[in-house]
Amino acid sequence: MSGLTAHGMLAGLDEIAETGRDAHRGGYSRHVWQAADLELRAWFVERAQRLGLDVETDRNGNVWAWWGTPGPDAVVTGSHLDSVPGGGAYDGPLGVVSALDAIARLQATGFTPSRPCAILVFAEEEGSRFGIACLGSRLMTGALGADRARALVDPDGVTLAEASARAGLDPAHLGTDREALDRIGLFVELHVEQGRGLIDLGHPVAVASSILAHGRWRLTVTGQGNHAGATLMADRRDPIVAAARAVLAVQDAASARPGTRATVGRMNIVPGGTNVIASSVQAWLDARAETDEETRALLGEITTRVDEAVAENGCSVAVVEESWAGAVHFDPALRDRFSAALGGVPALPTGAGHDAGVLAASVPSAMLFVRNPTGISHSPEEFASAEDCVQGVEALEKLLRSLL
Ligand code: HGY
Ligand code: MN
Ligand code: MN
Repeated sequence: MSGLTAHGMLAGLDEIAETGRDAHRGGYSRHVWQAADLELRAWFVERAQRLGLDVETDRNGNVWAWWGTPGPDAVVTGSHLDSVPGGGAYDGPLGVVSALDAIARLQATGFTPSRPCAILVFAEEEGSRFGIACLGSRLMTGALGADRARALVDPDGVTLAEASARAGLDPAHLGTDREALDRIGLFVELHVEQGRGLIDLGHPVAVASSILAHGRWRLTVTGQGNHAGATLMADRRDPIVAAARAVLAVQDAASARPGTRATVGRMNIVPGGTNVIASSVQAWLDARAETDEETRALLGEITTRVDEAVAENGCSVAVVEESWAGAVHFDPALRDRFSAALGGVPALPTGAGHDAGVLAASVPSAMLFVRNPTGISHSPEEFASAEDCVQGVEALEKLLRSLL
């Protein structure tokens, strides 16, 4: 990471390089309104104020840093600072640091914007604490209802209402923020690419064309808890065995449908004793495809196969949808305009969800991707070279200059 400091402008990533490090998982675990996230929010506010930006936190916990008077038709850029458990250094923070550095570069040339401009840092983009991705942008746009949000519970049993109150918000004010949305003339998010598109194309920067439809479902497999030594194999209703077969069914269903993706990346086993046959298993399914219909069809096949697998082990399963986001196609005119402004950079689809995708339903929205030589994300191996990061900042600066 130290290479970034050499470029000065991206020193921001160095400054937060120790915040939220996860010694157990590797990488970073930075989850909304917990210590690391609060530290990053404070870091962002200080960095923004150093640029003379006016900072405010909106009713949903998203942080706005205004260059000029907040007002209609603002050009807004930004991303998120929270991470998945054991996530990489760039997913989210690169967009925030690049926004800060692009504005610093504009200011350094004496540029004064002709319209309002803001950096926006969204709350809980990863959904790692409360289970719903893009929580802050979904609350803002009304894609997630405030009552449902308030009742969300984190793994420690803390409700979002309690957590937001502890962070200084009024939970009663969570919800659609028409005033905030009406201030946005256009939103553009810079993000590290999560995939190999730019590697294969040999370009450092791309614009986004689309985002897969994606949903999250909680599977609860229930069996019979019992003694590992006293229970004959034929007498067991073991939910871990049933869940294991369900995971294989997920793998088979998606592998048989080109372009779809389905993952079980998180499981909870109750009670979790070495000499105990479990009584229940929770497993979270993340399923995605190019269209809403394909994703729903994939889910249908998965649930059919899972029902069979679980029944064969004498267990039962309940499937509950926790999060859903339809496919996003970014405004083609804006996409092509940005691509042309940057010298004809490619337009790439992405399998990763983003706040820009949520906002696209309400305001003109676009994304820039910066090459990730590993192609890996949601892992400590996620990476972007200093040179490509600088290309990203220069591209964002160019777009902001033309828009402002
Ligand atoms: O899960 C996603 O696609 C995003 O990183 N939240
Ligand atoms: Mn992510
Ligand atoms: Mn992200």
